[in-house]
Formats: sequence, structure tokens, C-alpha cells
Amino acid sequence: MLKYYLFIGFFLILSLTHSQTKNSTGTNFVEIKPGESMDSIAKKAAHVCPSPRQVAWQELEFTCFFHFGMNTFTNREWGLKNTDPLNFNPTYLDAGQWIRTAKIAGAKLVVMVAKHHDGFCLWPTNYTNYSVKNSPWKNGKGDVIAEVATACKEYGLKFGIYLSPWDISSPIYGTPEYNEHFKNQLHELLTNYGEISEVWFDGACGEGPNGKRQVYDWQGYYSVIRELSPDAVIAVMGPDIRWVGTESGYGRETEWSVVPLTNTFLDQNAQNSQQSITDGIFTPPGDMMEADLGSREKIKDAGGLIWYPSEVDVSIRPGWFYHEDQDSLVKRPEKLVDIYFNSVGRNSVLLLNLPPDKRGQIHENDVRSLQGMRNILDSTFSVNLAKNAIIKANPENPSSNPLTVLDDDNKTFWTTKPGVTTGILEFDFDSEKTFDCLMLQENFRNGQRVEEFVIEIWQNDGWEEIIKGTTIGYKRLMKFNEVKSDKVRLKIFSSRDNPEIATFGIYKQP
Ligand code: FUL
Repeated sequence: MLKYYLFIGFFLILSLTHSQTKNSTGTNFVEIKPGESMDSIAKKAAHVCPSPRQVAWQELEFTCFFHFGMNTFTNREWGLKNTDPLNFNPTYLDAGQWIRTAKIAGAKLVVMVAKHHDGFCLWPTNYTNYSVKNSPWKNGKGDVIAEVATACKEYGLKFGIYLSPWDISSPIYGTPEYNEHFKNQLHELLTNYGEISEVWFDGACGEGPNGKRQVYDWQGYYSVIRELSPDAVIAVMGPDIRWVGTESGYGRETEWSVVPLTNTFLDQNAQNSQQSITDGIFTPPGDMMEADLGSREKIKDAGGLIWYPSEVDVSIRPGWFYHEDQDSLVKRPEKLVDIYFNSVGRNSVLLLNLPPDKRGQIHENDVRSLQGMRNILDSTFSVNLAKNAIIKANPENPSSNPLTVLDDDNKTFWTTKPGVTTGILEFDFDSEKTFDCLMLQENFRNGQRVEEFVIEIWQNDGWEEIIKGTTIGYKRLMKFNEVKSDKVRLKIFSSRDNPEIATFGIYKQP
């Protein structure tokens, strides 16, 4: 019974926090009635759609995190309580350099850590003295959040904040007053720094200075955000965006944005986020969730289904914060490209952490790696080798133009007739093409549908399979051994309703 009330309660929270966007076909979540057939559930799942704020966020594809604060200066990953603010003293903080670096790398939004678990605030908040205003940096007149927000505006990037609910220095942590304090701080951050597009709540919930733990008023926090920044997505310990479940940078092979409501229970995150820590080295958590969250097997007994897409957070270095002894451990461009393929290319948004150093700048080694990554990605995706192909669609659907999959517009798509859940798109080239990677996109605004597909090439008078996959979603990228052919085809074996294919691309990596 308790479970039932919890379920209904969570459903109510979702109805308050999810905008009930009706677009052409569906809403943000659906209820499943006891005894519904698998076909009916699959069809309902196919019509659960992202809210407008989730659409805008997903299309960012690549975003950056900045972990900077007291830990940068004390060489820690998780700080100690009430470390002297005198430690915080960047010698030449240049937020413009952070944002230029993120922009060159291709990021469209940055999430700035405003306060980590140690409680030290990077803006001159009115609600505690434990902040930059008591540090020697700019004689206590500095405001890191303002500098980053201003740089974002200057370079045209969106801005988000991370505010750690866990606070080991706040004397009121573990009491109801702390929830008010936290909401006041949210209020400051959401009103003084221009538009905020993402609010990132961490799963960690440890003890405060008095050994007490906080009972977080999540619903109260969400209300403040919805009121002050209605377009902002609330990530991880929030209703809009799900943590992928690992900090490796690699998303799931099968990644459904539509998942059963139970998978969104927030306390799972709290239990599974980063648990153990040794100074300067962090131990990534195990995969907190299963390899598959949304297949038919997973949704068949669900009470409801929700659009809850995945975000992949990973650091360019072993630690989230800067440590000099990790200067040689910055991920290489090839590794970052692989992460991109396995995050953005697995129906997720990538949130890549770039930790500024003690000067207050992104280290040269990190900048070099990011430029290398960008060069590889730009040269890979500069030419879609399928561009001028003649396309044959099977089954034919006179009301849907298959050429739309080549038009670089993911709002236009090819589809079969309603209820037809398989299909083939064949691309015939005027000459042989050499390629080794693939891009597919579904028209995710109308839901996620494809469950199984293969790519085949024409070889020795027959079709030969080169790669197969399960989900596509917003974007699917796949690499394979180089092949040569003058014909390629996408075969969709299974889909939850008529598949809507927005993009087909084949490319040659440099
Ligand atoms: C974790 C935190 O404990 C880490 O320090 C870091 O902020 C990461 C993004 O989330 O849960």
C-alpha cells in the first residue's frame, strides 16, 4: 500500500514538475493501466515526447562542466569543513578563456559549480560568510559566477549552475532552516546572473558539520526553479534529465529516453553517486542502473512511462577538480572523440568537465586535447557521403519524402504509413564510396521508436550486413571497419510505431 501511495505521490510531483507538453502526437508521460497488452504499451511508449525544455537541452548535444573552488587550492576532490577562505586565491582568473575553450571545443552550454560539497560559495552570497567575499581574490570583491555568466553572454553560450545540496560547512545543515537557506541561494543565483538554462543537483548526501544529514525539500527547490527559470532543465536529482549511471563517459548501447517511472526515483541516485574518495583520486561509481532501462521487458510492468533522457558527465582528467599531478593524464583527443561517439552518439548529452587550474585558467594540455578532438570531429562530419544519393524507400509512402533524411534538418523526416513498423531506406551512389561511420537520427520530438536496425552494403551482387543496432533516439553514431560500396541501406526490423527517420549520414574518419 505504502508503495502505491509513493507511486501516486511521485506521479503527482511529476505532473507538477513536468510540463504537459502536447505536440502532434503525445505528452511527456503516460499512465499504463493494469493488464494492458504489450502492443498497447509499446505504442504508448512511442508517443511519449520530450517537453520543450528537454528538446532544447537535447539539441545542445555537447556541454561543459567547470569544477573550480576551494578544492582547486587545497588539492582535494571533496573538501573539509570550513577550510580557511584565505586559501582561495586564483592568480589570474580568466573566465573568457574558459568559455572560449568550451566554444572552440563545440560546447553550447556550460554548467558552473557555484558551491561544491565543502560549502564554499563562488559568488558573494548574502546567506553565508563562507564565500569569495572573505577570500583575498580581488580583495573580496570578486564574483566567479558573474564572470562566467558574462563570458557566456559575450560568446553566445548558455549558462547553467551546479549547487551542491550537501554542505559540510553550513551550521544549519541537517535542519529545516537549511532548506530555506538553500532556496534563498537558488533565488540569488537564478535572479542575478541572467538566463539560467540548467540546474544540476548532485546525488551525494553526506553528513554536515554536526554529523546530521539533511532531508532535502526537492519539491520546494524545483518550485523555485520553475518559477524563476521556467525554461531551465533540472538535472540528475531532478525531473528533467537522468544521470546515465556512470562517470566513464560511455553511455548505454541501448538507450531509451522513455523509461518506467520507478527508474526516476531520486534516492537511487543518492545511494549510487560517488561514494568513496581518496585525496586527489576518485573512484567512479559502479553502473548504478542496468544496461537496459526501457526495453519492452522493462516497460511491460510499468505503472507509467516518462520522457527522462540521459546525460553523460565525465571529466577530461581523472579528478573533477584540478590537480597539478594530473597534467599528464589529460584525456587524448582520440579518447575524447570516442567518448563523443559513445555519449552524443548514444542518445545522450555529453557534459565534459574542464577543471580550471590555480591560476584560474583551463590548462594548456586540456586546451590542446580539446582542439585535437574538435579537428577530428569536424573533419569526420564535414561531408555526408550519402548526400547526392538516389533514395528508394520500402514500403513506399507517397505522403513522406525520403530525401528529408539528407537535408540537415532534424525536424523533417521520412516515415512509413501509420502502424507500419518496419522499413528500408536504400541509398544508391553514382560511384563507389569509402566510409567507416554512420549517423542516424529519429524525429525525437514525436518520441523514440526504433528498436532494431541493421546497415547493409551491396557487395559481390548481394547485401552484406556491416553493423546492427537497437535504439537510435536523438542521435546514433557508430564506427566500423572501412568499407567500399556504391549502395548502402538502412533496414528497420522493429519499431514501436511507424519509425520517423530524420537523418541518415555516412562518413569517413580522418
Ligand atoms: C559527484 C560529486 O561528488 C563529485 O565531486 C562531482 O561534483 C560529480 C559531478 O558529482 O556526485
